[in-house]
Amino acid sequence: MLIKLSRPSDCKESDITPESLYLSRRALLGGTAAALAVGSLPRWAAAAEVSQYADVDAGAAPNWFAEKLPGTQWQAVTVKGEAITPFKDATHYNNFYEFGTDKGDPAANAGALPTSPWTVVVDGEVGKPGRYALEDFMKPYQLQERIYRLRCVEAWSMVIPWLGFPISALLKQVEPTSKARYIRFETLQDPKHMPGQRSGFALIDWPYVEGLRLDEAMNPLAILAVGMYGRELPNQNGAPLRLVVPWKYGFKSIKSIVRISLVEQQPRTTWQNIAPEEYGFYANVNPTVDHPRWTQARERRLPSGLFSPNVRDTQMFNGYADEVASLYSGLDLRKNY
Ligand SMILES: Nc1nc2c(c(=O)[nH]1)N[C@H]1C(S)=C(S)[C@@H](COP(=O)(O)O)O[C@H]1N2
Ligand SMILES: [Mo]
Repeated sequence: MLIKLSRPSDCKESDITPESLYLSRRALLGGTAAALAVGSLPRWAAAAEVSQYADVDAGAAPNWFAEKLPGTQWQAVTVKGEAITPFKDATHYNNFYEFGTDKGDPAANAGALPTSPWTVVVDGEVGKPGRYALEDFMKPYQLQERIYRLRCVEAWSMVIPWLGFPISALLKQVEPTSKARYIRFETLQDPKHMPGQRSGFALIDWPYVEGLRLDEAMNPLAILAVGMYGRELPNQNGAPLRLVVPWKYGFKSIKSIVRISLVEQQPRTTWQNIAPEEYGFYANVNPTVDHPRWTQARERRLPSGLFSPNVRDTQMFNGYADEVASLYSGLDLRKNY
């Protein structure tokens, strides 16, 4: 699938350098790309290069998805010189407990989940509540590509190119009332297709729930994603609609969303319910606040193996401090983990 690359001069962010794009691409292509900066290539050539996200399984995107791709732009390449995680790793090392607790379970079990048709409900403290077929829900939005680090609370990380749109654009559409202070997200409940919900993995009180403060949701880095690696989301990554908040631990990035509610009170979230002393509402990536059972100072960047564990230092707010630190001024991050 082709993705249009904007010229470097189109980029708003000063840290979107052609070099960073090139480094990611080259790593992705296994070093076979010619030694040319993307910025010096004609548009078609750059696009052709991007279409070669190596070893991406062809999807079966619905029509509405394909129609949104030509408008895709590189807007926030926030990862400098870090290789994009191979598609195979990003789609076969997953957490999605609805499909089992082993890292390989989602890839093995999620394929059978019907993701089209899909209904999304928007309710609560909004001027314009609604119940939408996904393609109608998506009508107002253009897709953007965002290459973000994803840091799991379990101390592994990846770099993933998402396709999505800012939550702020959704909020503009649905018009939160003056009472709305938080946004709450809920995953599908479907025991027939989600073996983890059937087996009564007793820890989790389904459905999986997550939430953000409204100002966090308004931050331009927070997106709702419908695709990755230039295609629609594979089921194990949360098809057809998931949250991506790159400065927070991965468990905040809830998958397969069916309900989005604007609420007054801070929502009680899934991992908070399970172990409130280990997983907080904020869950901001923070190398100086350890998990009670392990350090958060370092992480394993996938692919990671016995002989090349690929361990690196964890960055404050997962490397996005410039963009998000101001959201938490005055907040004790040790207490509000
Ligand atoms: N509904 C739901 N969403 C979820 C999870 C889950 O178990 N169920 N796991 C979370 C965790 S712990 C992580 S690290 C990320 C993993 O996303 P990925 O598999 O696409 O890398 O999804 C998050 N979203
Ligand atoms: Mo996670």
